This record gives sequence, structure tokens and C-alpha cells, in this order.
Amino acid sequence: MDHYYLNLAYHLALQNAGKTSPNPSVGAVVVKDNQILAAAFHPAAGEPHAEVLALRKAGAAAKDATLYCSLEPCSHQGKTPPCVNAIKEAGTKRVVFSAIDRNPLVNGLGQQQLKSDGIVVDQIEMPAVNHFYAPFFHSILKQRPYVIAKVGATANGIISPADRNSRWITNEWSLAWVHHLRAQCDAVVVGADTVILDRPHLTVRTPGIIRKPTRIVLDSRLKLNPEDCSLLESDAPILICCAETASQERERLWRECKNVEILRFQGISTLLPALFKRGLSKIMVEGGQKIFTLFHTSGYIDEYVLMIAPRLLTGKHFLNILGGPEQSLSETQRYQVDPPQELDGDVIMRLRKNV
Ligand code: AOF
Ligand code: ZN
Repeated sequence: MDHYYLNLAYHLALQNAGKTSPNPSVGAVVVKDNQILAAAFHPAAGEPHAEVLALRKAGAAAKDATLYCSLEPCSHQGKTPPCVNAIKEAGTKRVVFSAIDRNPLVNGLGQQQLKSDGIVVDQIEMPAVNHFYAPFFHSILKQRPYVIAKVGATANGIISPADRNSRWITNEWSLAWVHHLRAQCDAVVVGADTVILDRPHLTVRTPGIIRKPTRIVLDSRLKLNPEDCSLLESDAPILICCAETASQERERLWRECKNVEILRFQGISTLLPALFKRGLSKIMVEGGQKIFTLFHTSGYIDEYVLMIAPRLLTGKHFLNILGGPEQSLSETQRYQVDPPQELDGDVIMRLRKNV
């Protein structure tokens, strides 16, 4: 039954994914005599951890129970006290967890502490859980956000037809799916040209999900004009990233708008750690070609989500996913691929770097 309860803990974590940043989403289940006594997920950063909430719900009955957690319980004092203390105080007999918390402050110390308190500890690894926590581990170890590039393209790799009139290459199922993916991210990143030409809102429009990822625009010369900007038509934070030399006058105009911040930056390698420091640990780059190319050639795309429509487009003046220098195949990298998903003909491929 261990797998069953651990899977339940993982599904609790999935349920609250995207809402705990910069913390990971974690689920916990308290079980005794094959009865579920309590279950909880970590609601948000700064609030109690999943284990603490589940044990609190179980109360005195948690004595001699088994605690199932999607992630190794923490052993450090952060914004909240160590979970291992609460686990010991509750008289928990056994802890089963899936992934080791690779946060350097924990990284195995949680399970070590539990064992030295006389608690039986078992780890059951699950590939899905490892994938689930990869962005968190990645961002905390590299001190920069995990970067997903979301690309909607034709089967011959075209992201933007020359006329730019046909904005939606993929179908409506795919568009709905993108909103769901956005809801799991802390920010969406696009270039200024995409905002000017496509007039997007870049918000999450999924019924029942209230999430407002920051809308980041890379606009080195501050071309965007607050007097005519589609992003201001909806309510979610906007962060405009521009060069040191961009117009002060434009910046002043932008500063008068609600929900807008301006960040001056020198290059992408300094921008990403700055975003992480602002609590953005998972970001989704949505184009256009210049922005994909910038992130790709500097090696910052950790995962591609390719949404491929079953269409082929002819012509010379369209845009491919990536620009950049001529490469030979031997210089390219082979990614790991999840089993492709199909949404009414569109194919979603997730390519991840080998880490
Ligand atoms: C757990 N259970 O539910 C979560 C954990 O500042 P704090 O106290 O909230 O600690 C944050 C760190 O705790 C976070 O970076 C990660 O290592 C771990 N998250 N651990 O035992 C939880 N969310
Ligand atoms: Zn904890």
C-alpha cells in the first residue's frame, strides 16, 4: 500500500502546483492501520509545510502512524520550523517519502535526523515525482529560474507566418493547455515586438484558477508605449526589462501605470539571477524568435514545450523557431523526450536537458 499512499501525497502536491513558489509544492498523508487519518498540501511560501498541517489535522491519533510525503521532510529552520521536529513530537513511527530535497540546507539531513530520532524511514523514488521537483531543484541549486520555452509551430517549425495575421497556429485545446501551463509558472517572458505585433494579454484564463504570473517584457530600448499597450488591458504584474541606456522619460511614463515595474539590466546572465531574487523560480518564455534565440544560444532553456500543429507552411519570409549562427548537427544537443501528448491533432513534445 506504500505506493498508493505516496501517490496520493504526490497528487496533493500536484493539486497545489504553481502556488507555493519559491517553495516546492508538497503533499503529505498520515496513515494508521490502513486508514487515512489526515492529508494536506503546503498552501504557500511562509505558511506551514504539508507534513506539519497533516500531523496537526491528525492530532493525537498520529502517534505510531506512518507519514507519507512527496518530498523529504525538511530539517532546517526557514520561514517555518523544521518538519522533522513536528514529526518526532507527534510520535510518528515511520516516514515514507519520494524525492530527496536537494535544497543544500536539507539534502538528506531530514531523513538522517529522523533516523537518529529512531523513526523508520523509507524512500520510494518515482520518476514522475523527480520530474515534478526538477524545476525547484534546478532553481535553488543554480540560483536562477528554471526556464521553459513554449513554442507553437507548424510541423515544419514555423512560429510566425510572414503576414502575421494568422496568430493561432495550434488549435483551441492547445491554447487551453497553455493557460494551464502558465498557471504553473511564476512569470511569462516575451519580447517587445511580440507585444506590439500580437497584442497579447499573457494572463491565465482557466476557469477556477486564480493565478497572475508576472508578465515580463524584454524591451532593451523601451519601445513599448504605455499609451498603447495590450498588457495594460488586464490585471497582472508587468515587469519591463530594459537596457541601462533606455529612455528615462519613457520609464517615467511607465512608472505612472499600476502594477508596472521597470528593471534595467546588462545581459541575460545577470537578468536571470535578478529574477530569481525577486522570487521568480519558474518562468516560461513565449517568444518571439529573437527571444527564443537569445535564451537558446546562451544555454538557458532548460525545457522546450513544442506544440506542433499538423500543418505545413510554404514561403520564404516566415520565422523559424530559432535564428542564430549556422550550426553543424554535431554541435547540437540531443534532449530527453517525454512520451508525446496529442490534443486533437496537435502534438505536444517536451524536450528536457539531461541534467
Ligand atoms: C517540507 N515540506 O511542505 C515544503 C518543504 O522557508 P520555509 O521554512 O518554508 O522552508 C522552505 C524550504 O523547505 C524549501 O526551500 C524546501 O527546501 C523545503 N520545502 N519542505 O518538508 C514542505 N514546502
Ligand atoms: Zn518542512
